[in-house]
Amino acid sequence: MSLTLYMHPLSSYCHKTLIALYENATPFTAVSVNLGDPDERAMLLKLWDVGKFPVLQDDARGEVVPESSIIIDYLDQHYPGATRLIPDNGDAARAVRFADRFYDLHIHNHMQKVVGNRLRPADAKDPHGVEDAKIRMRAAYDIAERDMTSRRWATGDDFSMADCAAAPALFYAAKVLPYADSHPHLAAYLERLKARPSYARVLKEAEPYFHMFPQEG
Ligand SMILES: N[C@@H](CCC(=O)N[C@@H](CS)C(=O)NCC(=O)O)C(=O)O
Repeated sequence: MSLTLYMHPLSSYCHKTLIALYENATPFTAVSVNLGDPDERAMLLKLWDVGKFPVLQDDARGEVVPESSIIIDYLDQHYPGATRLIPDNGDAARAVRFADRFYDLHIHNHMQKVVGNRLRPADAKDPHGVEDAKIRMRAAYDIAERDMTSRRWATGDDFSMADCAAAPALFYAAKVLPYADSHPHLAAYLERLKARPSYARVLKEAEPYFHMFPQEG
């Protein structure tokens, strides 16, 4: 087995890459990294100086690949399976990359900001940053709601990298800024994602760690 994924079972961006790996039953070894442990943090930093996971190591090809979208692109290119994560067609591929960027940049990263604020000490909270993040998330919800009135998956009929991105973004966003009542098509899309076997497996494996998810306050 040449692939190793450095990850954490609760990490939303790691969930994104796990979905891609499970979609195609790609063999890999998962290495859980505790960033609170100096040795484990140093190991991750040695692989990717930014110090964020996921990072994929491919011993067969001598590659270290950081960044969830780039990992999925790499898997699609070098370890393809039944689910094409990025289509060959130029316009369809661009639509997938665009939707992937949309969910990462306009929902996922803002959700992280809100969650990150919960972990800050009481005297270092950032209420303005959180309010700004929530305003931007609401705007993105409106766009996604409009798109998902007519789509099964993020870009249409086919499951793709964009759905790998949407799943953890929408799952955790629902916890920090619920949208089930205001954006029913988006909420229904999340339910379809949760029912997809690849993501259902990710969620089941993460279940024992959900108590570590920081609550408001
Ligand atoms: N753009 C990166 C984001 C990765 C990211 O934010 N990872 C988080 C976990 S979900 C992380 O490593 N956090 C630890 C830290 O920032 O120290 C990607 O798509 O992989």
